[in-house]
Amino acid sequence: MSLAITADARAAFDRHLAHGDEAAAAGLAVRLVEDGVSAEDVLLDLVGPAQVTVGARWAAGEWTVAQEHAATHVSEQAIAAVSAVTAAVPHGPRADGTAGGVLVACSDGEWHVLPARILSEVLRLRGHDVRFLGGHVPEARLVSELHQTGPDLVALSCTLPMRLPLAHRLIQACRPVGVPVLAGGTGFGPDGIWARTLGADLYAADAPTADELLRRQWPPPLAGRPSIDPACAEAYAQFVRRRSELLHRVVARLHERHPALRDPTDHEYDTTTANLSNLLDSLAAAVFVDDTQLFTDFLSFATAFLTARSLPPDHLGTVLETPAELLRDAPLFMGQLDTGRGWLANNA
Ligand code: B12
Repeated sequence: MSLAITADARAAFDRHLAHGDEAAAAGLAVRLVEDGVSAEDVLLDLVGPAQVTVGARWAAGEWTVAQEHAATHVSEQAIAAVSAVTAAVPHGPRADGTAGGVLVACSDGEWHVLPARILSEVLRLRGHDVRFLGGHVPEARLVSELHQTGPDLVALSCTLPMRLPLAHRLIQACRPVGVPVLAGGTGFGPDGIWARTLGADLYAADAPTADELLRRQWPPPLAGRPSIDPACAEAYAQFVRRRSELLHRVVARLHERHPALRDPTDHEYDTTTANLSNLLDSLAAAVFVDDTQLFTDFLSFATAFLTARSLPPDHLGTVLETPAELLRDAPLFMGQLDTGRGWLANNA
């Protein structure tokens, strides 16, 4: 039986992340495994929760992006060290006990890489033959991998719901070669509700559940049926055609309306543009899957993000004015925007 991870070990690991001390973090993770904690528990129960704290510190403005990147790198080194000292169980999901080929990819535009990295290692520990493609996998790269390596399954990780339309394209790209898609990650919504909307063949909330599902039937059948409303897909496609104009005008309006934001430095301009681009993509993704929760969840993140940086959340109200003017002829967008403005009035 695996030993439990103590509070002292967690505190020490968090400290190593805060100091960017990869040797100490990797050493601690390996020592836990040598002392009898299962490698899977170290990954899922130590490194995973520590990474949530890393992201939360950055979001709260306590840590700079550089501190967050350094800490995330240390987490990755700890995972690699655990991986190097553990052998995979020689018992794959195929009937003859050999490993099945799993290609793990993060959705296009997705830089939350650690969730997929941990998934990959846990599947490997459980006997799967895993190839990890890393973050932000565009459709062309996935298709080329499918043809070159011939996996039995694609495991698609999505943490940001705003990337769901791109995740849908990746799922679609697997269809012509008959490779089933297992979806996972918090971006697929509560209980993976949007994984089903996009037509993923399977969904699992965590790596152990994924392994159990795969062992029940290997390879999994192509069972997914997308249920995207054609009107939503069309409204999204029209948005894509107008996205750069919209973004340009939203950024300009924000700068002209708020005196404190006038004359931004190049860096401030780029950061604002990236943040507003995320907001528009969240709006469009909410239209695509036809769910207002996707948009209000993003507004909730954005409100907390601005508040933590002493910026008034009423900037968000200004930001929503421009799409409300330019997308008047798109009722699905107007519906989302009305819900968003109602949410801001009650919560921001
Ligand atoms: C760490 C983190 C970051 C780090 C990412 C570092 C890295 N390279 O990975 C940094 C700080 C860079 C970051 C950036 C951003 N983030 Co962030 N981030 C987080 C945070 C705090 C933790 C994510 C994490 O690593 N969890 C730990 C892992 C181990 O757990 P997990 O994600 O649940 O994954 C497990 C399972 O889900 C499952 N799983 C995962 N994938 C798969 C796939 C399959 C097939 C299966 C079966 C299972 C499976 O197994 C995993 C292992 O156990 C979350 C909030 C949260 N509490 O989740 C926000 C969060 C995801 N981020 C958010 C946002 C908005 C962003 C930014 C857009 C912020 C911005 N700049 O404006 C950027 C986007 C970056 C990008 N383009 O991808 C929001 C998303 C909100 C929303 N609804 O849209 C969240 C929810 C924060 C919040 N408070 O709202 N983030």
